Amino acid sequence: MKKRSILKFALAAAALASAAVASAQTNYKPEYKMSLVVGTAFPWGKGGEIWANLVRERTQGRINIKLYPGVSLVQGDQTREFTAIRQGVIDLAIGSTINWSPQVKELNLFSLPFLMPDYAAIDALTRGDVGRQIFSIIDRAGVMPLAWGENGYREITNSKKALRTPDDLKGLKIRVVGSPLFLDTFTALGANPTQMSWADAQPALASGAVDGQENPMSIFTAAKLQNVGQKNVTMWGYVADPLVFVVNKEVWASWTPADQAIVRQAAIDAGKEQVAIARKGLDEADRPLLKEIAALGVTITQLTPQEREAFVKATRPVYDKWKTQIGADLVTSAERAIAARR
Ligand code: X2X
Repeated sequence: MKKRSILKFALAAAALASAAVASAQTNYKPEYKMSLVVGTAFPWGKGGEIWANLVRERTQGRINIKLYPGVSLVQGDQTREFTAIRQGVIDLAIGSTINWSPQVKELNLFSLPFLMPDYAAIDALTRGDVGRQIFSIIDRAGVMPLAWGENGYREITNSKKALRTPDDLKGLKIRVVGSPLFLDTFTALGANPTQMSWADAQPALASGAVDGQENPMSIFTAAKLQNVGQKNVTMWGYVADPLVFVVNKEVWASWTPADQAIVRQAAIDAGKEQVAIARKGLDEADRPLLKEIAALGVTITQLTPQEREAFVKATRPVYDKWKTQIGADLVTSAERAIAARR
């Protein structure tokens, strides 16, 4: 070929390629909506920001994601988030397994009291066969799962007293999240649980309408729960909620395979970083975050193994009941994976 025709050919090829990209992108929305319960002051919201930024950079802006914290796309009702993702009201989300468990009952696995004694136990589930099984369940429920993140170990806090025994919980009004499993757990402990959204929980704590709540310490510090009367924290590590990075299926199908791969890898990368942020100050042996919280005038109670065992015993009937509801095979696989953890 002459120089001139090489140039012509190259120009034609370039035009064709860009037309192909443009036509693949005609279904692309100018902006995609990502739902989150909390914003970027929290490790959870940070994960959303990291994911959105990675996707924007790696797709050169073809996929542009905006964060909607406070589950504002479902008017703050976090237990309706999963349905809204499936229906396309939400394009992407990083959601807690607790908030989606009303629609996907297997997600209650992580809320079984005292199933996961330490971080290695969570990892044994999310990074292993149980995690893969759960992703295929979420997929069959109509939402595309891409990666795991973490909210964290949910510690019990209250405005009245330091809790050391199940007896100390008697009669305390405790705000819990959307799954009935939490009502069962706190009822078994003799407390008076009441279900409400995170948005409603904070004013209820401030007014004293409820005495206590349970949430990870990263939520406690970012939401400054010490300022709404929560002066007592007991580190009992009874459950932890992983987060799941997901995309609506129609949105997913509208992207090119190359862009799907980018969004998936960005979720995995953001998830890893998000888990590290969520564990910061808590997965070191001396748990330095607890010193910082104590310095805010908060009493932190650490249970001896025997004291913790009393809580395990008191909630065992709830564990057994929910093992059947979740699916005994799945729970048994989880128990085995945890027993075999390194
Ligand atoms: O509502 C809560 O407690 C929170 C913020 O942890 C969840 O969304 C599960």
